[in-house]
Amino acid sequence: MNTRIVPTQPFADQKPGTSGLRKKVPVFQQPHYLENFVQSIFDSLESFQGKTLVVGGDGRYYNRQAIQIILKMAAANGFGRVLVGQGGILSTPAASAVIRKYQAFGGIILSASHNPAGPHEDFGIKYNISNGGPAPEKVTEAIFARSKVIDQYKILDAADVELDKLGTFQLETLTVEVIDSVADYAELMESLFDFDRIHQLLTSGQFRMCMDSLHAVTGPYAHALFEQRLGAPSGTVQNGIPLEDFGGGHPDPNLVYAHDLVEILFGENAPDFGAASDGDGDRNMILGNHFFVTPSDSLAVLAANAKLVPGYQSGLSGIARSMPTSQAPDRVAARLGIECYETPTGWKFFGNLLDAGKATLCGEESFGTGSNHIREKDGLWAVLFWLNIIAVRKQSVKQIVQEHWQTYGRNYYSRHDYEAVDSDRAATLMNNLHSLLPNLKGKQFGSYEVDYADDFSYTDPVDGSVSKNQGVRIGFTDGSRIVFRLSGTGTQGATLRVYLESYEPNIAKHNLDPQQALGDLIAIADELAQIRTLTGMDKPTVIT
Ligand code: VG1
Ligand code: CO
Repeated sequence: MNTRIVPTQPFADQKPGTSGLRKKVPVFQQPHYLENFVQSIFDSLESFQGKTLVVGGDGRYYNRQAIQIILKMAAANGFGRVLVGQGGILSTPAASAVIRKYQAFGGIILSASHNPAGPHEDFGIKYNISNGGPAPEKVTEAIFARSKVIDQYKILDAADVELDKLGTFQLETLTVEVIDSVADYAELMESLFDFDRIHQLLTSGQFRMCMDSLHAVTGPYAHALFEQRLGAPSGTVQNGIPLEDFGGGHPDPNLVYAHDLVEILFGENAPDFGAASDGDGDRNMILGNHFFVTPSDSLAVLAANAKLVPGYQSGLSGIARSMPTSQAPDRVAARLGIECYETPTGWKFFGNLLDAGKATLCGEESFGTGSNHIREKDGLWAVLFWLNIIAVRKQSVKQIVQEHWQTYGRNYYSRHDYEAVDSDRAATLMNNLHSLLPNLKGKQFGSYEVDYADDFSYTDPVDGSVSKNQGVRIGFTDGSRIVFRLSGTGTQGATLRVYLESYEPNIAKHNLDPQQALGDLIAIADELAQIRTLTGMDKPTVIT
């Protein structure tokens, strides 16, 4: 075998964050940088000889080069087979689906999700385990530990594999199968949703939708599903060709970065339904005609209507949401008589609950929703879920959400992000907050009285593992909350996230602007954390 053993030295900064290792492309392009991390993954795994690995990415700059390196390293390390998406393309949910369908040992996904792409922008890599989900913390910690002492890696000397042609190629003892990026995923979607009914809706002449793939990975999936399979007119999917730099944009489906779509849905002659997804296809934003659905509400609405959808008609075993996500889903769970689990931020914490059958639907406030059909959040799945509900209920997005509020009350919600803050200042802000925590209970801020103040710690109900320091929570006696945490996905300085939530049972007060409804809490957050003073910013970079 043409294996080369390459001596190397550790890099100190290969600690995976909320979702894998994310760095600027030039960092990944340093000699041995990617190789060290990939070998650290392999060194942290056991008994994969001869087994199957899934590899694919969101198509961003450096995707193809990284895949060639990974294929040659997989060969040299003894994997038997690699399934790789055509052109190196697999959305994160599609990769999860493929790992599960073919019972692979695991998978490597190349993405920095919604972070911009290009020669000077971001790249990312993460490892998923055999259930199709992100590696749990004990695995990511083992990978990081290994990366700090690694002194060699193994790679095959071979020509590059042709990634654009479907078929099977041999890299010595490794079989590389280039698979259709879309087919397995589309088949899974068809098994969950009522495609006939959605087809009727989309061809009825009474309903128009617009899907914005933001030049990122979901383009081919959205074309195949909405236009080819479900009958929507061509042109329904915009920005549907994945580009290595995502067209210079920021493929983050929110009101700020998906502004073209927002203008369409809030403009004249607006369509009935709009959706966008992120770089790697796991996030979604749902819009109605002149209406925005917050992700937390979206999860709650999907849960409340799940029985209308074939894949979930027998009901839900439970719901899980990340801690900063609003408590709207908790109200649905209470009414359904099922559990609502509260986990730390990041999809890896849902895996055990899904595997154990404790939760069927999961979601995060950061535009992520998903279910037990895979082990990642899933953008187009959420879009199809909404379309299925609309096709059955024959109501507008706005009517569905407003009726939901009438039934359950409205959880006003907003997240304020302060991006690229100086890391030391961000650390000071969090330290100051920590020092306030022991004395906050019972304190009064205007009409709000602090009920509890802590740093969220999670004990996994399945394996008992404990994850500490997952975000500072300040809860008030009326159920309102302010949560502060630092992002674990950024690549520049620190990003402070402030999550704000209040509950409004009164129907007459359901149509306020969330920034107004949350105005007092926004002021309290600044008073407590001295955000403006410490960040030097007088307003958030992004409000969602
Ligand atoms: C963010 C979100 C989190 C999400 C993570 C990965 O993490 O807040 O909810 O799971 O991104 O999503 P952080 O640590 O920056 O807050 V993705 O679509 O970037 O894979
Ligand atoms: Co993503």
